[in-house]
Amino acid sequence: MKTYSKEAFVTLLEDKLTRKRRKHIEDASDKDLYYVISSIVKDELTPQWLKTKENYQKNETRQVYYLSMEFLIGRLLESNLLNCGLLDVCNAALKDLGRNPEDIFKHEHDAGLGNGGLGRLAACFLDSIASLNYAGHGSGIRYRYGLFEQRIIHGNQIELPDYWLKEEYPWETRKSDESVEVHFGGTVHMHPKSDGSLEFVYQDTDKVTAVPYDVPVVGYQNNVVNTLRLWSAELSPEESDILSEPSNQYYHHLDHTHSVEQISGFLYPDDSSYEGKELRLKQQFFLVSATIQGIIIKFKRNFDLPLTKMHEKIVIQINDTHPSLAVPELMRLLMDEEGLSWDEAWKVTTNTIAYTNHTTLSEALEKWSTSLVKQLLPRVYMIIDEINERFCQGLWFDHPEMRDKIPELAIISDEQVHMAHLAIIGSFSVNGVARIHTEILKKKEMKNFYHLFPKRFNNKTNGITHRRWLLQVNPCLSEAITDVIGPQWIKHPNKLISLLRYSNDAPFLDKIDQVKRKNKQTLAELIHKQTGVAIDEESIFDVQIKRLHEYKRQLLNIFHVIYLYNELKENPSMDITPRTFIFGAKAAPSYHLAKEVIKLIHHVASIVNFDKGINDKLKVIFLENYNVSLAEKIIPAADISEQISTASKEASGTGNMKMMMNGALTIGTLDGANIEIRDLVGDENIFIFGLKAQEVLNYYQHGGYIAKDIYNTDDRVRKILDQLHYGEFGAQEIEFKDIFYNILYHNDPYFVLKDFDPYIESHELVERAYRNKREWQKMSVTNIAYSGKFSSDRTIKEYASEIWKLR
Ligand code: 26Q
Repeated sequence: MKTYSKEAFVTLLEDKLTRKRRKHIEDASDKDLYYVISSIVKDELTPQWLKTKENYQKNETRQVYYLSMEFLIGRLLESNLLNCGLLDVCNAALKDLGRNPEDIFKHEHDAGLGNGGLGRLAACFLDSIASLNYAGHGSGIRYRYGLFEQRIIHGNQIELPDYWLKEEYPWETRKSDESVEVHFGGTVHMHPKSDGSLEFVYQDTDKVTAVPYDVPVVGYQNNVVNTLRLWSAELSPEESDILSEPSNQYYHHLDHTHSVEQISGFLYPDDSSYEGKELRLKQQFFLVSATIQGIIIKFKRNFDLPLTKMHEKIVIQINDTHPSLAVPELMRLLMDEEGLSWDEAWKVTTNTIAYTNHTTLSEALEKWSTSLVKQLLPRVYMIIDEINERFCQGLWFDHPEMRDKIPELAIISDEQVHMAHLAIIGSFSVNGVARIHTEILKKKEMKNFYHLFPKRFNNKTNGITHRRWLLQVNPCLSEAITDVIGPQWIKHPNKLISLLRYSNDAPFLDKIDQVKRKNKQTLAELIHKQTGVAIDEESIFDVQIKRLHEYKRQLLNIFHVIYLYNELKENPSMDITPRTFIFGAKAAPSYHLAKEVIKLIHHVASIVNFDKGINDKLKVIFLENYNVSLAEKIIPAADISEQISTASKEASGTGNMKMMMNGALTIGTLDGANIEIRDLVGDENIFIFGLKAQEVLNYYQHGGYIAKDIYNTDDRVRKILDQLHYGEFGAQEIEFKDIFYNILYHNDPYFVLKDFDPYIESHELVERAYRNKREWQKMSVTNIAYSGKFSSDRTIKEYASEIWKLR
């Protein structure tokens, strides 16, 4: 892309401002500047976007499509400037004009088209695919409403709609001429054809037009611009014509319009419990059908190959089971529309689709009732049924040792369609997202499938884009790193390992410390502005930011805070390093216990933060509406990263990687990718505590853990639980009986009490370690040095070479 001098950039700005907004710089608002700079960036990248597409066509490049119900992309202006190589000159130009870049960037509404880890991973992957020069595109839904905006009123979470498209979204381009039709419902009729095969004719279906909106995905300074295609559901053109004509069916049509537009209406806000809502199934099929139709159209246009060879040029990665209808839908399109035989279509399908699993939580496994699928997608259901029949028959004849397992393995059983089974059977690759997670899939959750298809299973430990999560969000740290090891780490994040040579270098350690202080100061200002609470910038910033879920154990964290508070009340002169506990978390709107935990955190904050008796030694901060943009402000300021899930429950985690990369030390269980972090940095540079995965699994299997025993024997625990039960916090009378009962009468399903003592002990080690500043800085540098492995560039290279077979 072009380079500009500061002066040239200013001229460009002025020119655009007058043409697009009819304003001079002096009169331009920050929002004017946001739109104008976005437009400059778009002008810069558009020729590269076209060229990238032409190159792929000319070279008949093999391509990957990343299918996901979620893309949690956050803001794009700053990262697009960075990747186009314009960030420095733009910042310098703005500074000359007396403008603050941040004030301008924040006019972009976060694209919150995802819940959490899975959606953010998809966004990081797109960044890495483009930056590594791979031909890969995202395909998702252009929800009119993203993940809800969270407000807290008296400790209660309130959800507000996130109407992120209120104002123009400058990054998208509507491509109406590439629209396709998606059909729902109706009936299927079979007609014999002259060659003896059957023709399937659909009658009385509801037609929905899928209109693509393309968002550019800019590679890091490599002239590659790939595409994220987001589909929007609209009424088909004939039907909208009907609406404008006089008719006594007017309300019927209006109702229909409404139900069509609902399909891309909003993102479902649950991220770990599955609910069989019809609209959600419609969304899934809408995404899958529109995407695959688009793929087939392009394949026929760009490649001089029959569709029986589609898998030589196309691979479709499905992000969890949510898009697993891709299996029967690809079969349907190949057979019914393109005339392939079952065997031909099955060969193409099972060589095209690859499946990533993100969870072993049984409550999150997708199952759809057969009656719903039959009614909404009659032809797709027939195909699923046939896949199931053939699979079960194959088991019976080819695997007699598995005969008694057929009901467990079938796609359809108990009048439900098991989407994970469909995804495994219909794909050529099944991967987990961290080493331990993949092992649990192979040895436990998907053991029988692993026995049948051992070669299909593989691991791809998650990663994060270091460009956004280090270079962009922590420019001072990035500069300090570049000063000592040079800039190669930006293109080759593994080079961060050279930092180990500086882990004893006093000037470097001083510099790192200074940067962290500055980042903490900035966050402290934000916290003061948002909450009115003044926090001690010298205190340990102890951070837990993630969706609220019982298995993630925010409860264990707040129990530790209550414990410290109780100790301080008993012994006010106790010598402890001041701590600031920072939380950010959204709860699924229907998740009662999760909301109770949010309320508890607020309640504890309201007591601890204002108790003069503890001399400001503890502060508890809950930052509302945790999202990508807020994460970008918190992560560079973290000292401690809380990764304390019940072992075996967190598939991988990615916040752990982001904080490690920014120099925070992890306190965590041996779960998900924490294990791989520990393996790299060594036990001396991380705080590991608590039950191991195998111990947790043994307790679930054989019993033997009794939460009440701990309540009865550990005074600290009993005191905390009683405070919850009897509302004995300070003078206020708020009770948390549901939490109390869940722990004592549902036997603490996530082992909060069991891990309490080791957790407290581990925190004592943290506190002691923090007192030795030099040692702490060394540990921090060691963590940054090893974090290169967790760049999503490494992950994507593994996907590309081992699954996607891309060059
Ligand atoms: C399913 C059906 C109906 C409605 C919603 C859903 C749904 C939506 C989102 C189910 C699950 C999710 C999201 C799951 C998720 O974010 N999992 C996380 O994925 C990360 C990336 O691999 C991992 O790091 C985390 O460990 C895992 O929890």
